[in-house]
Amino acid sequence: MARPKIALIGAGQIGGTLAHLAAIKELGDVVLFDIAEGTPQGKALDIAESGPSEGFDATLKGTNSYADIAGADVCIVTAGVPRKPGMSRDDLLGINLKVMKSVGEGIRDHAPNAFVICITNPLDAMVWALREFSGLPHEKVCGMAGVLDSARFRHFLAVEFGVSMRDVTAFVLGGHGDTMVPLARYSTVAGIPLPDLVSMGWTTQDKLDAIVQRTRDGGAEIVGLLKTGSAFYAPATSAIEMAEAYLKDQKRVLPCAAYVDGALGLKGMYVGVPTVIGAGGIEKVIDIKLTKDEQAMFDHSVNAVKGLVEACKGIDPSLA
Ligand code: A3D
Repeated sequence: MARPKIALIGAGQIGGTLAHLAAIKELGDVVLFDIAEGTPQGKALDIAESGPSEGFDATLKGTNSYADIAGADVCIVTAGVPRKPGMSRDDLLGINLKVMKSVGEGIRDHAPNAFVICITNPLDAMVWALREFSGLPHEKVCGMAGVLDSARFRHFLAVEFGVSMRDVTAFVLGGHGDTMVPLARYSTVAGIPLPDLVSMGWTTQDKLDAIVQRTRDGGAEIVGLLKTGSAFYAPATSAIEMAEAYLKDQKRVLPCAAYVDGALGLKGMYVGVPTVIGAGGIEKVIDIKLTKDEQAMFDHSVNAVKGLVEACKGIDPSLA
């Protein structure tokens, strides 16, 4: 059987890391697309030349033509601009919306059967716009944010508790922004919920609150350190986890920006929710019950996402 085809739209920091990871994990043959001439070609050749040492046979091709993504099984979209220090994700809206239009049309025309994972910020609004421009089925278009946000939460918790990151699970809901909702009640160490760990004296409520806030600010912390762009290693790893769940029909339970119509009291919008990802794409949105306080935080986050979607409609009347 032919190897799956993975198209990476955007060959910048995340795109290049995605290509490297996809090749090392032998998820499929990789096509790197970018509007910058030479960048996707150079990165593809550089990574291909690591094949003999790494021991992979996947092929890599760099291109500036959408025709080369034809028939892709998975498209991961990072095209656009990242944040600089002092910018919020929402400041990227106008410029990245235009990028989503050309990318959505490119996917519509050349890879309409792909499972599409958007990473471009502001994430929840951009994945909505990308779906609108591409016209693909809602279950085949999603956004990567929850896997990254919960990985950051898990990392900070594992360090705080001095336990393996593998044994820490975390639950993050809502939009990918300052309003994201890390849920302590559903986050555990080997099944023991965080509030119980506070009672057991493993940590204090104050320390836990600080970790939740650090998780919310996780992207900005890295932007502040790098100064020239935003995080790319962990974002790429997170999207690869989602692509692998689709390609291998793993039925992984992963948080991502999915189209929610009915669950959690929402009507037809993209926002971060727990999902099941398998060969059907987003096969299920898990309809969890929230406490009053959690619901209030989630509603606040949902309203922030709705505001960004309305702003998109104001910028591009074809979306209204
Ligand atoms: P960067 O290294 O600048 O790469 C973006 C690439 O997109 C560049 O190579 C551009 O040439 C290319 N590009 C621009 N316009 C187009 C176009 N119309 N068609 C095709 N390619 C184009 O950025 P990055 O890789 O660091 O980040 C990419 C995006 O991911 C940004 O919007 C970030 O804000 C976002 N991001 C999201 C997360 C999430 O968790 C959701 C995390 C980190 C970064």
